Amino acid sequence: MRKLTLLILTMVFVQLTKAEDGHQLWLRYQPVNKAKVTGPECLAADKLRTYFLGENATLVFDPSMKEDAYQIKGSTVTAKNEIGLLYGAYALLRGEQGYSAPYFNLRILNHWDNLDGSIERGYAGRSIFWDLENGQPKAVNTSLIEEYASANASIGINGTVLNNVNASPKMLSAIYINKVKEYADILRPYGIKVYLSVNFASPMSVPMKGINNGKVLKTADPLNPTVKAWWKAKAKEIYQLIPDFGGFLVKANSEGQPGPFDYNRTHADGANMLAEAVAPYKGIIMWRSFVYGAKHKGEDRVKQAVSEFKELDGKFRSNVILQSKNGPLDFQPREPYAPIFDNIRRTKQMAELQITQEYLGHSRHLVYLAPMWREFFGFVAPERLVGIAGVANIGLDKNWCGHHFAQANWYAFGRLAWNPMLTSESIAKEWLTQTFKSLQDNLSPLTSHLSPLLSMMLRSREACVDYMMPIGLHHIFAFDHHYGPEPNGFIPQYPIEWCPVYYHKADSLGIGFDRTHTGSDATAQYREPYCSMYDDINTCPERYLLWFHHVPWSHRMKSGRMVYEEMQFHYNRGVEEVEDFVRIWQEVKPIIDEQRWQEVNTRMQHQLENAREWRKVRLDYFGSFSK
Ligand code: GCW
Repeated sequence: MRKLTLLILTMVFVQLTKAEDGHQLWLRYQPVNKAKVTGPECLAADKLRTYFLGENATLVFDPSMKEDAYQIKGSTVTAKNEIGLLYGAYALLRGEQGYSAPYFNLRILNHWDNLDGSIERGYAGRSIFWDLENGQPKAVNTSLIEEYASANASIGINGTVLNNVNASPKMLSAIYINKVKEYADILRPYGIKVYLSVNFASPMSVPMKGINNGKVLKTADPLNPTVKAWWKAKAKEIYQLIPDFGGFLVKANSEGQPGPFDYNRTHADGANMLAEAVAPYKGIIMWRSFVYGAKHKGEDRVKQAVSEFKELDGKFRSNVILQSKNGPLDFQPREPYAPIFDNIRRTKQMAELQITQEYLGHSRHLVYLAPMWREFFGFVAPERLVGIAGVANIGLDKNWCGHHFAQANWYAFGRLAWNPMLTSESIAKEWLTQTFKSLQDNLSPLTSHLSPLLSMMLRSREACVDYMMPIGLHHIFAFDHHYGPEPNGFIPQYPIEWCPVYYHKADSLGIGFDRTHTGSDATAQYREPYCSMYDDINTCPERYLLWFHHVPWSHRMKSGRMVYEEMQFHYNRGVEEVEDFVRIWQEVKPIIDEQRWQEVNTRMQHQLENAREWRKVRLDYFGSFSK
């Protein structure tokens, strides 16, 4: 017994004293190199041989199995192909048994990385893919990209869009396509396909051999034969280098991006033209529905996607997928689901989730996002979707994601894309025990620390909603960077949809956005029962109250409190929750390695300060109306 205790203590000590910067993510296997692996020579065999703690492991092909699925029995992994075996190997390493198959075929990260190395809404350093060195694209960092690939493969992610949806046309020039090929070659063995975001007007700035005498075009009109020929030639050029290239992601006619409207054409005209170009190679087009301020300028922003796309349903080619954000506005900490998922019936759809915390405290706040995504699947059944995209939170920071706990969101995204039925709790538990090895079962004296950490993660999203946007208040974030409160935000030169005052509509009489039949009628876009439920102030869930209703200050909440008091209640609760997270973090100090503990602690102090600031700024501001 004494020996065992000593062994445990030594292990803990070794664990705690090792310098720990978080770079290993949840993949903390120590090379043991003792397993004898029987079966096909492949990456899965390498991984098991190096890291598997058992003596023997067996890999078996079974061609009758579903693509990417695996079966684990003891230490035997069976799958259709090498990628399935690799997924199975990672699953075995984390202790899984049994059969598992991915729910979605498309499990894709979207990197909003710019060619100059910056990342739109990135809070973890510069791009791992792009930068300029003496005016040229930087050299590929092979070992880093391999690490990135294995982290993704370990959670089943099978695609990555390498550049920002606000896409530079340069992305499609030969020099960059050659880089994309280098990335594709590194990612391929891990089952990850590359995709690119494209600028719809690319033919107007990138010349193409054999088209228009090698001169750039004067138009990007999707019905123009030369434009079509340009895209076909471009697709051919890409597929010659990258035969398994995934396809294009497109943001068109939104926030200033070019698109088919520029030529009086429809989204379908634009998407289908591109779809035709990649169809011979089985490529896909992911066309985003995040549009506002173009064709339906002036209409309530949350309605515009449905207004623009509904009539086009059924007009898209079969290799076009409409990609929509989970909420109708823009990645707020809580939104009702986006009704476009109800209105589109004959076009394939994907959901776009945001892993990077644009409106959720960047990588300073600890906010575990799985509960938010699970909430979404409660309204939009996974069977309505063919895939899931996640806007990545990855950068060159040593720990990849800025905040150590932000790694959990990358992890959770992959796990939910694999199986949207997994619970937030089971995912958090998996992540915690792999990421902080001292929480694992074999060190049982310490497992009691697992539950406070779990509880902190599971409560963190609701806490954020409480201190940022209680009872459905939305988009009252500071201009441009979206970090911090700016409830009085109004800049006359800006589109009104960027101004916080447009969303809360507070005055001396009341507060909230009337989206019922007496207002913008956004509720009419929802299927029943939600349409009636949200429209009626008596049945609208209070978490969405000010999203759908403009209410007098005297409105009584279910708690008996009036609106302003209810806001006070939520702001206070949000702050108290963060105070409790700080306490929990102090409590687990003995079992967390020094560097990660300190780094998280510093960020938590910030989070607490910010939560208090949100409360003060908002209560002062809204209090001046409510009296
Ligand atoms: O959330 C908004 C962001 C923009 C982003 C845009 C989009 C990439 O503030 O930075 O641009 O959405 O999703 O297209």
